[in-house]
Amino acid sequence: MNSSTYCKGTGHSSSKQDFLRGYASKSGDIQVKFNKFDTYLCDGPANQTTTNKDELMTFFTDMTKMRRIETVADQLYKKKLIRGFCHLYNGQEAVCTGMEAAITKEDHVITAYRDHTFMMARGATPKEILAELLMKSTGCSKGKGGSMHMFTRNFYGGNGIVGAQCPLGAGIAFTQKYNNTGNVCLTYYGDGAANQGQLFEAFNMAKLWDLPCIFICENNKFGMGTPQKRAAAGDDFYTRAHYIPGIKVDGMNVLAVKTAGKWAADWCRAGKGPLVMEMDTYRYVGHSMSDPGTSYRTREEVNNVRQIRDPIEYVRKLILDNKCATEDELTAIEDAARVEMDEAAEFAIASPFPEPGELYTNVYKELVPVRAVEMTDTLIVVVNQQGNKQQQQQIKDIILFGGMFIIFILLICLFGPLKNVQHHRSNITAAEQQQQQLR
Ligand SMILES: Cc1ncc(C[n+]2csc(CCOP(=O)(O)OP(=O)(O)O)c2C)c(N)n1
Ligand SMILES: [Mg+2]
Repeated sequence: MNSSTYCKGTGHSSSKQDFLRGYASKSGDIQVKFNKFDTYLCDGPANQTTTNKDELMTFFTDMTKMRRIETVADQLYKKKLIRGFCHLYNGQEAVCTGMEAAITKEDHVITAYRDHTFMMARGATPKEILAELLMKSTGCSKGKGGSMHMFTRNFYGGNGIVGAQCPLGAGIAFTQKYNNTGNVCLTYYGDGAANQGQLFEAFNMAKLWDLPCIFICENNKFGMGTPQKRAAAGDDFYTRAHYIPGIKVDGMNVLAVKTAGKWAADWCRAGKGPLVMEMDTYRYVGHSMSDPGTSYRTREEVNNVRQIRDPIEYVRKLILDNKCATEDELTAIEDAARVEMDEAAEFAIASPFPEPGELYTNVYKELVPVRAVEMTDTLIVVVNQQGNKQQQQQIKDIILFGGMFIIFILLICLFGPLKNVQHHRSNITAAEQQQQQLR
C-alpha cells in the first residue's frame, strides 16, 4: 500500500451548520483540541472542536448512566438473575455516545452483541433494557431476546454471530439510498470481526453502489481472550477496505468521536459513498461475564488505561477545568444514575416472565398458524398462534398409547409378511394348476 495515501488531518474546518446538533449554546463556547486523526484516502476533519457546558454535562450524564447500567447488569448476572450470555461495554462509552451525538434519530445503527448502551443512546429506557436482560415480558424484546438481541427504533440489535451485522448494515444503507432518505447507517463491528470475509463482501457492495454506510471498527484490543496483535496480520483497521477512505479516531475521547462522526455523516449524506472509522478504544471488563479478563492481560494494563484514558474522567476534567459544574454537582449526577438504575432493576425483578404462548408470536411479521409442542415435566401443551393452549395430554397417557402403537406395529411386521407369503403361494399354486390344464 502506498504510504502517500496516508495523511494527518489537514486543518479543514468542519461544516458549522448544525454542528452541535441537539445542544443549545446557553453557556460560553469552549474550544477543545485533541490528537490529530490518522486518515486514509481522505483529509478528515480538524483536530479541534467547540463545545459548551450543556453538551459536556449531557455527555457526562449519559456515559455515567451507561457505566452504571452495566455495573447493575454485572450484579444481576452474579445473582443468577441474568442467564446466558452478557457482554458489557465498560470503557467504550465514548464511542457510542459520540457517534450518537453526530447523527440524528432518523439515522440507523446496527452493532454486535455488546449492545445495552447503544439501546440507551438510541432512546430506550433502563427499565426495558434491564427487564430484557432478566427475560421479562416488560423488556424491549418482550423477554425473548436477552442481552444480545435488543431492538428499538432505527436500531437493529444486538447480533450474536461475529461480523454478521456488517452485510445487514450495508443492506440498511442500501435502503436509505434506494428510498433517497438522506439518512446513514452506522455499522459497528469489533477488531475480531475485522478479519472476516463477509465484512469485505459488504465493503465491496457498499463501495460499488456508494452506499451511505459508516463502517465502525471498535478496536478494543481483544477478540474474546485473543489480543488483537495475535489475531490480525495488520492492525491499521481504518485502511482495511482498500478503496474506501478511512479515519482513525481516539475512541476514548467523546469530542473527537463526535467531530469525526459528524464529518463522516456529512460525507455519506453528500453521496460520496461509505467510510471506515477505526475507534481506538479499550474494554475494561472480560469479554463476557464468564471471562474474568485477567488471563491474557495484566491488571496493571487495565488500570493504566483507566487512569490515563477513561472517557468519563476526560469529560469530568473538562467540566471542572472550565467551571461548568462543581465536584458536588457531578457527584449528584452519579448518585442520580445509581438510583435510576436501581429502580430499573427493581422494576425488572418485579416484572413477570412472558406467557408460554409468547414463544410462538413475533416469529413472522404476519400472524401465521403455528403448530408447536412444548414439553414440560408432566404435560405436552399444544399452543395455537394466539398463544391459547389447545390441548393438554398427560405424559403417562402418551407413553401408554405410544407403547400400544409400537406393539401393534411389531405385530404387523411379524404376521403381515406370513400372510403375504401364503397369498403369494396360493397364487403360484393357481397358476401351476392352470398350466397343467393347458398341457
Ligand atoms: C462467526 C462467529 N465465530 C465465532 C464466534 C465466537 N465469538 C464470540 S465473540 C468473539 C470475538 C469477537 O471479538 P471482536 O469482534 O473484537 O468484538 P468484541 O468482543 O471485542 O466487542 C468470538 C470469536 C461467534 N460468535 N461467531
Ligand atoms: Mg474486540
